[in-house]
Amino acid sequence: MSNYDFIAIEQKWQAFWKENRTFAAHQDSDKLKYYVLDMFPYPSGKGLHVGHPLGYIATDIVARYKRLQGYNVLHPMGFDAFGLPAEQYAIDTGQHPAVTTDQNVAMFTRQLERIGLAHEPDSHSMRTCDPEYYRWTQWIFLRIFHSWYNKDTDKAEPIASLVSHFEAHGTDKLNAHHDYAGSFTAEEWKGFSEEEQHKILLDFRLAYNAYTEVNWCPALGTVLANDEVVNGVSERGGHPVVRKPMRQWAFRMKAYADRLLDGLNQVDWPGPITEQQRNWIGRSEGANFYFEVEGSDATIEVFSTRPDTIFGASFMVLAPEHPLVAELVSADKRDEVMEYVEWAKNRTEVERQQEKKITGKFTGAYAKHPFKEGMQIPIWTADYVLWGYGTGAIMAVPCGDERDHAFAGHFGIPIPNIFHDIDTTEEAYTGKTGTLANSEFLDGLAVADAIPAAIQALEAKGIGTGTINYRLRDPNFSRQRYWGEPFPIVYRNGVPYPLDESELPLRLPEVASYQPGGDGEGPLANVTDWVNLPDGARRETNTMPGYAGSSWYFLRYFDLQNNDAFVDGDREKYWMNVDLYLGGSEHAVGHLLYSRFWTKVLFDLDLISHDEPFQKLVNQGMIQGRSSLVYRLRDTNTFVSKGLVKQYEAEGKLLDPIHVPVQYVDGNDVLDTDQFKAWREEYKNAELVLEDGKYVCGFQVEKMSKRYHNVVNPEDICNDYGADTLRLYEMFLGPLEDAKPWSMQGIEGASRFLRKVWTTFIDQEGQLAITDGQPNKDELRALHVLIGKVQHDIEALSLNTAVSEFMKFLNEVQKQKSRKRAIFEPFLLTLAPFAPHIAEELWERLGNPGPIANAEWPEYIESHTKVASITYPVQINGKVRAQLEVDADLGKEDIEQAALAHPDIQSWIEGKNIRKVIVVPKRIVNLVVQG
Ligand code: ANZ
Repeated sequence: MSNYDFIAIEQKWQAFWKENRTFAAHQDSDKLKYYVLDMFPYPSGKGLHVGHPLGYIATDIVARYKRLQGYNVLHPMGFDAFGLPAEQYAIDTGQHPAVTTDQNVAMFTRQLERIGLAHEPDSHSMRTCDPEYYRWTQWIFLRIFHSWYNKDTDKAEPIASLVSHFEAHGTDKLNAHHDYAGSFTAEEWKGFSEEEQHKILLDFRLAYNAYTEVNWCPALGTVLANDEVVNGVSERGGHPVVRKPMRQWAFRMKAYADRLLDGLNQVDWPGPITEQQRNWIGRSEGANFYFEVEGSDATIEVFSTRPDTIFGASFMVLAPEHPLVAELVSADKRDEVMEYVEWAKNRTEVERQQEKKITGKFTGAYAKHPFKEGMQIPIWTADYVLWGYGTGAIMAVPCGDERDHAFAGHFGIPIPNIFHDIDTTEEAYTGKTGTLANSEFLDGLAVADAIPAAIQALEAKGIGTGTINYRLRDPNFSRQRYWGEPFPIVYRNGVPYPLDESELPLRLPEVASYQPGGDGEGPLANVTDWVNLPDGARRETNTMPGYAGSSWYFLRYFDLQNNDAFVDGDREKYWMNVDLYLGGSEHAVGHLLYSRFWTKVLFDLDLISHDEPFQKLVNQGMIQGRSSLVYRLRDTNTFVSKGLVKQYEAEGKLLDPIHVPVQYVDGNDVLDTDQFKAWREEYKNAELVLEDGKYVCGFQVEKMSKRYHNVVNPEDICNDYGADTLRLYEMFLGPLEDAKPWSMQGIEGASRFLRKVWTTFIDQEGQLAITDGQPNKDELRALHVLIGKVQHDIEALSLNTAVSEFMKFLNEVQKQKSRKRAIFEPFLLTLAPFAPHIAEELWERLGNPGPIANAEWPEYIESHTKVASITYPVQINGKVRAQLEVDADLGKEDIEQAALAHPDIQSWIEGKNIRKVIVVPKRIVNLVVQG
């Protein structure tokens, strides 16, 4: 084989790696480990496009590099295989989601292997929808269900320790995260029936069952996710959507708010992601305090971050869902207020917060100011106050809070000023605050001092305490769908009970139809003989959401076959946590937050040894499509080449851009007109107005999508150019973290480079062209500059610059016509992580016995990089007598010494008188000699 036959080479080595399980991580190894992970993909029916492998290639380069460096590397890839698209497809076609999932996984696996990714051999078999996998997802759910959060020990504990506490002290001295409203003694606890005890414990468990509101679409008979609702109607079909309370599972994640915040300081994550998580958790310090209500026993509890502004409160607002609205509303206002409440309740939180329209109603009731005798504060209800945050009620301070200010302005409520030197009553809200005025005991204090002083006053009066509030909600953990993990839960008399672990996995039953059940329940509700148990119990018909299986999958890869535990403790200790995690930034608060939460619970329960799953996180940028456009003269079948568009427009003609498949367009945007005409019947007789004999397309950068005909399949690139070229080229496109458009323009360059590598090693007869012999200093310098840069760039994930180093290196050594083994063998090693197939092939042809994947990374010797040599002609009395090679950075004196010590010179100067030595740096050495 004299030509670079990448197809044959790539097939050969992919088969070799597979057969020899080259990339299997070693269990029970005493080497240092390196765990590198990609966020596992959902195997969609569309397969991979060239954007997906960007991150996979980057992690593959790191994994291969770390192997060469001697690490025991784990680089697995499985599938996040439950999810909506397969279910939607099942609804439309009746095809079982397991069947389509299998097909899609097979396609993904083929595509991934074609790129030569060094994945853990068996890891492609890992799918979250596999009953042998989801039995452990169900098992972990049960562990969470069987736990409570002890604030004294600041961790989750098995529910048994809570039961012991109740048996010893009742609710006395208990410091737990819970929803239980009552209290009882130890005696009372022991007197409760089992069912009563069980019900109480439900209010403490970390996985709990509660009625929460969902988006229910009666016309579609299904519950919709937030992003499936647009402007209050279903995205599909435009049917009305109402908020409906449904029994749902949730996790008491709020218990972990502070630890989830603190943990962010231990990990090496991109700033924007940690920032998003911090905002999502939204810790705010303030106070909870009470207002009494005129003519009623009721009190209104509010949460405020600014209790110091209490003297500026000119109205109160209750969330429309607040139960006190109905209780306090005056008779004459009842109808209009309750009508408003009904309207507002059905608006989603997003609508309520984003819409600028100010709405609200006065209830007719008044609160009493706790520090101002006789002052009455009108109580309103308005939808800008959310039921789910704080206490669902606020004191409104229009001079201190922007939304309160806007509300007061809108409804003509007074805007008292409590700040010195600032006119907060003005039309435009300024948001400035100074020292306090008109605030009795807080007068003259600056905000920082006024807040603690106000809290102290509230506490002294016994009407409030300092509190910390979190924006974080307990996440919903239920979906009314088929294609997810069934809950290991049954209901007796409406009370949820766990299955025994021995009953796991609880498998998804077969269903006749994937349509939802009645009344908002999922399709499982239709499988009556599965749902209804002989003893009268009823199974949970919700399934777990997509994030269930993905919250712990990283723990399974080193223990795929374990049937006794979700993970073996020793292996977990060795492999965790993930050293490098790569994926899209869209998972900032979803998957990444849930995984951290599950990890912390498992850690608390002593089931694993790490409490942060992902040490270093990197978000790869998106590869956008580069669409090609033709321009059709409106209402004709005539298409105008891009360069002529302006001219036509100037004549007042209208042109419509139309996307054409990027496959019909070459690297210079020139359209293959025959392909275009054959594309669709309507273009068969299209008239093309050319420029310089060509039809040039326009382009547009946008999402890679079938709709825009700009999807590029990596398999096609592999067939045309080879996987190694694809790998190099994807890295060469630009910094890993940046979004960038795909273009074919540079791919020739990457391909040419690899051909050049090939012909450097292999001559035209197909013989090895590499020679023996000692490398000179320049060759060594080029090599070690390369090793140092590539090493640095891989560690820094600056993979695009590493690729240009290879090109630079090759140009440089080619100038010297160098083909020495001592230079090119180490070069191959540095290239191997990037272009592994060609590297393996050439490595083998160099006569190496094992694969390059098992070789050692070349040692970087810095001193070689410092020096290039310079050859000085050395003259004696004007005649060149010797050539002196010295390090380029040698000083004048050293050069002089070296010249005098040169054997050829020695013979000339022996016994003579040296009158002068002149060193002209970088040029020449002159000796003036007498005698
Ligand atoms: C009085 C006040 C005066 C407030 C002032 C702010 C500025 P963060 O920082 O997000 O925690 N608030 C409390 N509960 C609310 C709810 N359920 N829906 C809407 N708003 C609510 O914000 C806390 C502040 O948001 C609280 O402090 C309260 O307004 C409002 F100059 O109380 B503040």
